[in-house]
Amino acid sequence: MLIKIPKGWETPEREATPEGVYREPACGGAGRRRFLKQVATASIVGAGAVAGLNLGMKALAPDAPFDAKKYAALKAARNPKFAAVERPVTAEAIVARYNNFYEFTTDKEKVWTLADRLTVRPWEIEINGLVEKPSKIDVDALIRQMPLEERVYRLRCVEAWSVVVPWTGFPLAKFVAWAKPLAKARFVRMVSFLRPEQAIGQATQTWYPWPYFEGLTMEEATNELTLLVVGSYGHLLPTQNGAPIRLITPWKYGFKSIKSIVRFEFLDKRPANFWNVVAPAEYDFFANVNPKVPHPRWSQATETDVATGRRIPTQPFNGYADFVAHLYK
Ligand SMILES: Nc1nc2c(c(=O)[nH]1)N[C@H]1C(S)=C(S)[C@@H](COP(=O)(O)O)O[C@H]1N2
Ligand SMILES: [Mo]
Repeated sequence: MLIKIPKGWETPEREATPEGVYREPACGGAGRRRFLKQVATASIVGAGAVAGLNLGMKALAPDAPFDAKKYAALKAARNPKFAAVERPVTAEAIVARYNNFYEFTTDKEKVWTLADRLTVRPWEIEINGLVEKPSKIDVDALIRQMPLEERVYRLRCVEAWSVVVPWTGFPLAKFVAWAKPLAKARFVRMVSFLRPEQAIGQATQTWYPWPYFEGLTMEEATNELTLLVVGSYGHLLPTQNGAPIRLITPWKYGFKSIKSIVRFEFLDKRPANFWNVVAPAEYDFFANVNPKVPHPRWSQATETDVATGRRIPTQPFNGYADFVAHLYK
């Protein structure tokens, strides 16, 4: 009864496909295979589930215990203003082993097995464009100057799956103030690393416009929700989650939350962003979570909680409308 769902790389003619194109959102690819393997024990299973209806997905179980001790502790007080109280925090064994990080692989459950090849320290960050003075700073020197806090945020991927994560970091607004952009700067562009020798997906998936890049308006960048993240679950970030420094914009689809940033550029014109360049009809610049606007190939009304496999309603702005809705009036 197993239906073979081909992975992107098994079918050469499908090579140039963007996030989720040939694999179903939420339960696609390897995740669905794991689900199918567990079919015998799952109660929700019927022909509909196998045919791909959104009947649920059995919770992912890690293959081996996740070893958080590998990462140096990074303690910061939790900010009580940011707690996703309606859902429990997702187990780190899931958040660290179900990832989108195309620089390594499109197989969400394999990213973690490849990501450690990336050297994340020392790590230099470049600041340029419309700033008083272009500069470079080591990530740890930057962290020492910034006020760290912990925030629990929902992360909602455009593929309609989500997790809840305690991130440690500092507001991007603090970084912007430190970087001193000129008054005419209206956007910030962020760029990831380019190291095909360490990131196998960059070496093999040459049709993507590496390195990964993203952008925000200055109003979005300095909104209080916008976080530069350097840790999770009380320790330094695992590489697969975007070490040593990544963005988190929790009201936007996950692809805006660029990982492993090496450069910030301040601009007066709106920059392009990776997924909009790859598939302009499917991914826009703003990418605000909106249950009413379906993706061209699937509904965005609900999402799969990766921890439980349950389908839950998607909230406008991923539940953060009070913080950001005014930006889009
Ligand atoms: N550099 C880079 N950043 C990235 C991605 C990527 O492929 N490369 N994927 C994005 C997508 S689509 C999502 S959903 C989130 C996933 O973050 P997580 O793996 O920590 O849950 O990272 C985003 N940031
Ligand atoms: Mo995503």
